[in-house]
Amino acid sequence: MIKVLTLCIIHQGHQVLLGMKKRGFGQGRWNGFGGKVHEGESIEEAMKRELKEEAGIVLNSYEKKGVIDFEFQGEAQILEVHVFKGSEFEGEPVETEEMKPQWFAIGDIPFDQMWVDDKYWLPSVLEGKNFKAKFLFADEDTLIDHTIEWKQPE
Ligand code: S76
Repeated sequence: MIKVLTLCIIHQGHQVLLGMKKRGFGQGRWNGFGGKVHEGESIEEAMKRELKEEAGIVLNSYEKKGVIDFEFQGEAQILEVHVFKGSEFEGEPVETEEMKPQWFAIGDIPFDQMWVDDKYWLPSVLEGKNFKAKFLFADEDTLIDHTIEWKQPE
C-alpha cells in the first residue's frame, strides 16, 4: 500500500521557511509544508493546496526536487513523499491550526528538531540537487537504513 504525499520547502536567498507542526504526524518538529494528495488532484495541486492551508501563502514558482519513500518497520504502508522547492509566493506566512511558520537562515536550520532524515537530503536540495531516496525507520525517532541517489536537475 502506498500513500502519496507532498512536501515543499520555501527557499528565498539565504533563508528557508519551515513550519512547526502543531498536531498529528510529526508534531513538535520543524518541517516543510505538505500532506496527502487527495483523489482527483494532481501532486502539484496538492502541494499548492497544502501550502495555502498550512501557511496561508499562494505559491507562484517551484521546482520538483525528488521523491522519498518512507517505511516504518512493521507497517505495511509506504509513504511516497514528493519533494518540491518553492521560491516566489503571494501573501504573508501565517500561523494556522496545523503549522507555525518561521524563517531560518540556511546555516541555522534546526535539524535536531526535525525528522532525522532531513539532514541527509535537505542541504543538497537547497544547493540545487535532485534526488530519489528511501528511509527505513524503526519508530519516529530511529532511522535504521537509507539510500539516496543524487541526480542532475533536468
Ligand atoms: O522531512 C520530513 N517530513 C515528514 O513529514 C516526514 N521527513 C519525514 N520523515 C518520516
